[in-house]
Amino acid sequence: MADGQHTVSRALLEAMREAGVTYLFANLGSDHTGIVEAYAQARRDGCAGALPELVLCPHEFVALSAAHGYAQVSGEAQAVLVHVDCGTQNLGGAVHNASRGRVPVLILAGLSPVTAEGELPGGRNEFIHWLQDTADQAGIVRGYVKYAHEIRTGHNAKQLVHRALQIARSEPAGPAYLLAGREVMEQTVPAQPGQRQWWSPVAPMALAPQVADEIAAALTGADAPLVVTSYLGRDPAAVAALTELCELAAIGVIESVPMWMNFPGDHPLHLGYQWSTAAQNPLLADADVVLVAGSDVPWIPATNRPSPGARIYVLDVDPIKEQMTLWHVPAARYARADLATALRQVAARVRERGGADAARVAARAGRLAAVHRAQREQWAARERPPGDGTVTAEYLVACVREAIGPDAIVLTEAITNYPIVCEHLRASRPGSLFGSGGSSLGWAGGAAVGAKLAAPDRTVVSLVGDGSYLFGVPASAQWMARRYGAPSLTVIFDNQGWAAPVMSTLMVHPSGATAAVGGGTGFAPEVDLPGVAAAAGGAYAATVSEAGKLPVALGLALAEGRRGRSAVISVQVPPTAPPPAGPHHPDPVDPGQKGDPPWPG
Ligand SMILES: Cc1ncc(C[n+]2csc(CCOP(=O)(O)OP(=O)(O)O)c2C)c(N)n1
Ligand SMILES: [Mg+2]
Repeated sequence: MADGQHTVSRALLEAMREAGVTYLFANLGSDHTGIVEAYAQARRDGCAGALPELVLCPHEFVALSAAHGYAQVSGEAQAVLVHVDCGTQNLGGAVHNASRGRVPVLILAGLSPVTAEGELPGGRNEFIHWLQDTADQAGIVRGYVKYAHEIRTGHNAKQLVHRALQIARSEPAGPAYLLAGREVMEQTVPAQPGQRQWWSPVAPMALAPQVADEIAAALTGADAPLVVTSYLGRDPAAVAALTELCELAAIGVIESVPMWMNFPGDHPLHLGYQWSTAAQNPLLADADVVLVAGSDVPWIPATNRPSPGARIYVLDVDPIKEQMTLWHVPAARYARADLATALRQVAARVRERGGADAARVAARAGRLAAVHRAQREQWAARERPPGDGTVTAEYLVACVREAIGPDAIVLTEAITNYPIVCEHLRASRPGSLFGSGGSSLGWAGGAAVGAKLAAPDRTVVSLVGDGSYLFGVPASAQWMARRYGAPSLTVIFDNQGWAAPVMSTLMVHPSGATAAVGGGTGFAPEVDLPGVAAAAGGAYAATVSEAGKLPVALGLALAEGRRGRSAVISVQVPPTAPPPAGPHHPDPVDPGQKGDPPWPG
């Protein structure tokens, strides 16, 4: 190749590296000849550092989940490389997760070659090139990506990588999808200089001053102001800003469906968590001003909502959820803004207005602290093991909390045990707790690898349901963890099946056949869940069913982690009871009274 020339594949990889991509999570195919060759040339020439590190991912769902976890922990977008339509299909629900979780990532897919008679280098020469020729490959992911574009010529390939990443990283962040045919990827073009400095994401947006003033006035005048948040903790600076505002005016905080650590669990203004509860939250019912700051589901309106007289404000980078077909919160004002910036503005306006009445604020802070304390005492009481040697989910989370300490990164995909994880983990540091942000199960398997690559000095712990563990393609994820030196601890809540679909059924049919005969979603015959990880990734594997043995088992597993080896512990826990019936369902069924788990059948 002439001096000053390089292949488009090399240019794409260089552009990723220039844009801050450290890892390319890749599953390779015949469309990637230019990429494979570019890496080989770089290794041969001793300049592999100019390209992102190639991470082989035996499954694409795990690849995208790893990029997802990396971005959540580091804030940095990574890239994923997939094989034509097949690999794009295999991204599956991970694209939903990245989209709903507002996680920036660049996905690059090859396209089947577009010439077949030898016209161009890279043209069709394998049978699969006809089979993989699809009419609308980008259509597979179009509903989930912010940008989908085919690189039609190599001359501006670098520019398109930067553009895709700029769009992915601008709030609300999300995935971007680029496609390139093999002929384009094999094309030789003049080398272009780096251009990262021209492609920063859109700068954070502030509130209009009158909106900041309006919200500050409402909060200072309120008797029972309340913040509801789900993902404000995506930005640690927003956690600090929320804490400052809440302390200023004694505002309580409820975390609804939290997928991040949004407000310190040990703060006296933290008033608990809510999920798909069918019971009305009295704190939400009592609030006269509610600030929804970063939430897709601040409450479930059919069963749990603020009073009709409450004045509601929605502050968000994505305030009316244009990607959802049905979404409404009856707010007085919806404002699009960067949450850290907006909350600082509101706090400044509260101060400039002379603040809320000091005596009222102090009295309210005292009342809320008492509510906070009572909640924690109730939770602490539930952590005691039952005495018959069995392990409850509450005891399990308490043991994990004590074993891992406050600096660990916890990934939760505990499904029916999501609420218990929140209540008993006591996460209080920004960046210490993550969920996928979406609902496609299996994210934690790959995300743990990405999280560890992003924070090699921190312990990464996944708390997952037995079903979710299997969704995460554990053989692929555990192999990657070993190959790339990214060990983590996985703790499986083994309730022997899928509890959630049965819980959903019981919420709709409390006295139906499922309540009587079970849901048929049990995992019999039993799976050796940790054994999968041992076989594929050499992980330390253990199964625990006795409460007394749990602390030692966790200690051994964490010690393995410090030696660089992943560990998977499966813990037998009882089935989760469905939430109490709401107004539509006056006849609740407590599966606990019916004997065994309601789902085997
Ligand atoms: C990809 C995907 N498939 C199916 C579902 C539907 N689903 C929701 S929860 C659940 C069961 C999860 O099982 P497990 O992780 O064991 O948690 P448990 O319900 O037992 O607490 C299923 C299948 C989903 N959310 N995502
Ligand atoms: Mg389960």
